[in-house]
Amino acid sequence: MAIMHFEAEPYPLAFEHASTALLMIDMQRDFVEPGGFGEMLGNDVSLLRSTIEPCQRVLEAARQAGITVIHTREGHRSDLTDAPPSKLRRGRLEIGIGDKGPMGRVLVRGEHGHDIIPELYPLPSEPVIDKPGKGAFHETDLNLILRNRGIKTLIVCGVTTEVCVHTTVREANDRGYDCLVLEDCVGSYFPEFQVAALAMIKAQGGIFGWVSDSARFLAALSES
Ligand code: TIU
Repeated sequence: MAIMHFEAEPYPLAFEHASTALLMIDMQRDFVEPGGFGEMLGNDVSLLRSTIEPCQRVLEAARQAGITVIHTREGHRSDLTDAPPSKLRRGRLEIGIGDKGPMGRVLVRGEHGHDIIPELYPLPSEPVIDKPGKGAFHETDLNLILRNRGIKTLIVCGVTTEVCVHTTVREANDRGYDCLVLEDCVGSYFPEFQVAALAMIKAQGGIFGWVSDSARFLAALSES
């Protein structure tokens, strides 16, 4: 059984390939690509795009090692019946969820902007969780899939650090999973939120989990 020894903060940990999953959160065009919904809201997507290369390296290494890979996408049914009215109202946006945006209807399943960027596109064998909320466990079958696979540890990548990554890590922590967030593989539109969100995860002895980076993940994999 392959064991990985992983350098991380607040302290190193060891875990098995078989009970580990890589979770790629919401690497969707509308959040990450120039010309998408995120940029239309005035955000600097380059802060998110810096995660793509390290995410590619981590994704490739996880695939090679036979580690379970799961992707998520935030979005809604085309009739928006799964979108809480509060979410639709939020922001008082001129163009918001369900409206025609630069890459199709914003955060609607099946639209161009809703899908995952080509650099990190899921293989047919990799589950894609379509989630209506920020957290990947909320009203999805993620927990069922993880339990069926015997997963105990989550390596977490994706966007944005303080929104969907944080919500998911908190949900996972309360469900008994160990979460390890790779700091160069998660991105925020706000540099100060990136720093604070990562600090929150590893404070107080790792209150929500661990923080490491892609280089240390790749090193742990190559030594296992
Ligand atoms: N995936 C995710 O984080 N969804 C968001 O809406 N993030 C923002 O930062 N807006």
